[in-house]
Parts: sequence; C-alpha cells; structure tokens
Amino acid sequence: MKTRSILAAAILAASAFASGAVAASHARDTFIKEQDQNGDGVVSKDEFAATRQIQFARTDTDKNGALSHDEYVGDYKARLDKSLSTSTLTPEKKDEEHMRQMRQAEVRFGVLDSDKSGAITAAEFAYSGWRMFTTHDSNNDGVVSAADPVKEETN
Ligand SMILES: [Ca+2]
Ligand SMILES: [Ca+2]
Ligand SMILES: [Ca+2]
Repeated sequence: MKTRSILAAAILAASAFASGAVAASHARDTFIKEQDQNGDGVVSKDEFAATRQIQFARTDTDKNGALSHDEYVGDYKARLDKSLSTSTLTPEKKDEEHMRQMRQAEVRFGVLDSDKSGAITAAEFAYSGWRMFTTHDSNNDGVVSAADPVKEETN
C-alpha cells in the first residue's frame, strides 16, 4: 500500500510538474473521456479493465506480449498528434505542449517499466492502470466520475 501511494504520487507529480495544478481536474476528465466506453460519464472497474486490455493489445503492435519503448511512446505520440491537430492552440503553443507531453510520456514509460527490462509487460501495464484508477477514484466508490473530488497539488 505504501509503495503504491509513493508510485501514485510520482505519477501525479510527473503530470503536475508539466501542467501545473489546473491540470488535475483536466487529468480526471481526460481519464473519463478515454476510458468511458459506453458514454455514461462513469468509468466502472469492469469497463476500465476491458479498455486497458484493448489499449494494451492495440499498442503491442508486434504482439509479443510487452510494450517496447517505441510501441508505447509511438502510440502516445500518434494520439497526441491527433488531439493537437484539432486543438485551438497557436502553433507555438502546440509545439510547446507537444514537447512537454512527450517528455511526460518518456517519464511514464520509465515508471511503468518497473523492473527496467526495457518493455512494459501486461502485468506492469495492468498494475499502473489500477494505480491510476484508484488515484482518480478519490471518493473510493469503485467508479471514476465527475463526482470524484480532484486532489489539489501542493508543492
Ligand atoms: Ca462508462
Ligand atoms: Ca510489443
Ligand atoms: Ca469515485
């Protein structure tokens, strides 16, 4: 439990480092947007587990059961490029955001690859997912929704 909290804090710190405190509710809302398959605004544990499995399978492009650095960071970059292409930010801001987000993706890869094998296994991926889920489910009711209070980052 202790280790899990430290790791969760590290992940939160990594995102807070890049985007500031305002990003906290943004992170929760992005989480809901990405994981809410049935569009009811609530991410249940079953829904989350199913989505994570799909994400893992999609990202594991060579189907060897682990996510290499290129698979993980490459998939993130593709999604980031797509989301930035529809963003209203100025080109300069887009570049800035791109660099920042890619730096975060590198940090996340290092955290996710907890045994430093150079790839994220299904177990490592699932573990990080539950850490993320429990971090966002701040009212501990077993689902992530807009009702979950967003923790303020204090530096
Ligand atoms: Ca849902
Ligand atoms: Ca792979
Ligand atoms: Ca909740």
